[in-house]
Amino acid sequence: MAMNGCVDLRSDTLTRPTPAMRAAMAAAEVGDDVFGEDPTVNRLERQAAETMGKAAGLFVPSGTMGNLAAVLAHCGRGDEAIVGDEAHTFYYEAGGMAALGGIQPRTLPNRPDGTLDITAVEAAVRAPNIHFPVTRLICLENTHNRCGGAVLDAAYMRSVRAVADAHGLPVHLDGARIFNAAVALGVPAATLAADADSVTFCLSKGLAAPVGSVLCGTAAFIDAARRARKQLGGGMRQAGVLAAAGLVALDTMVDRLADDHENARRLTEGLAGMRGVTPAPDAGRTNIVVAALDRDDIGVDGLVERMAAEGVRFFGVGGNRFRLVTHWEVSADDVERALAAFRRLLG
Ligand code: TLP
Repeated sequence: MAMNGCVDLRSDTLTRPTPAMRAAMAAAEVGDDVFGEDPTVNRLERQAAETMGKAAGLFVPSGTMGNLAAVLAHCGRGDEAIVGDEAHTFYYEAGGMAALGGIQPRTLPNRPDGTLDITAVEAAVRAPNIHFPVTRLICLENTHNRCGGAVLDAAYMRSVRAVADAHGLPVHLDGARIFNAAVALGVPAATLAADADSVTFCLSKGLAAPVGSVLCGTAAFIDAARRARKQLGGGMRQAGVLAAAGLVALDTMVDRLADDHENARRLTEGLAGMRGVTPAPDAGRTNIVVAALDRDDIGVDGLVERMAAEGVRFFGVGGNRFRLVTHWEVSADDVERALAAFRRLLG
């Protein structure tokens, strides 16, 4: 199902609400959510928390706000949060934790599989010293966007938990695409969130809801995050019209993510056979393909432009790398069409 005649691989955020979502939105029972009186929001928050194995949930307008509200609830001004140098929270959230929270990100290199080296995490935790910021949080991301949709498994999460426990630190998981990770590994999302104190997941990416993410954690943490959301201007009123689509997303759009992964795998395999194209190690494991382009005759900008003229859209993600994202509005035929266009240009 090409979007506007294009095969649009720019992002899974482009997915439009399904007819079932539109119907649920029209029929949603609503109230003022700042007063806690929107029954549909309350239902979504309960169901999301249950799905993540947490006590409470908070509906937020975006993944960015979910992560920021989490960081604000965990940390104070002058504190430090350990975060990957390729993490969305560090790379793509407009410096929110520093700008709005006075929180200093302490970056560690993300390995190609999306993980942080455990020894490096341990070494980055500050000793008590009047000169130092106080280490207050460890942030992880699953799946890892800039690492080509790489998946963090439960064993890795446990190893981070052990370091966190040794230093009394909470762990926040940016699980914008945690359901992609869960489907790829064949485990419940709650298993991947079990060793995180808080988790944000997005309804508006592969799950195709129009708007929204949910932040989950303990009841006390969610109380603090709810206050942070209000400070950030994210207290919404009759948000049940949005939450209704989110409930349909959770109920109907998770299992089919396997189709997106299969399409991404086929894109990766096809690209791997083209001269000068090297997919990232975990490309196509879920719904994201990141690949490097090394040729004299064409660079990433030229490729993006010429592919757009062929009706296939995607983005460069810095240097010689580009990204393709599959989603429910990209069919197996669209993947063939995209590969045929890549072959015409790259041979
Ligand atoms: N990612 C978007 C862009 O911002 C890059 C995309 O097209 O992939 N965490 C992760 C891992 C994300 O990939 C994103 C969005 C977010 C958080 C933020 O979600 P939103 O866009 O709802 O603020």
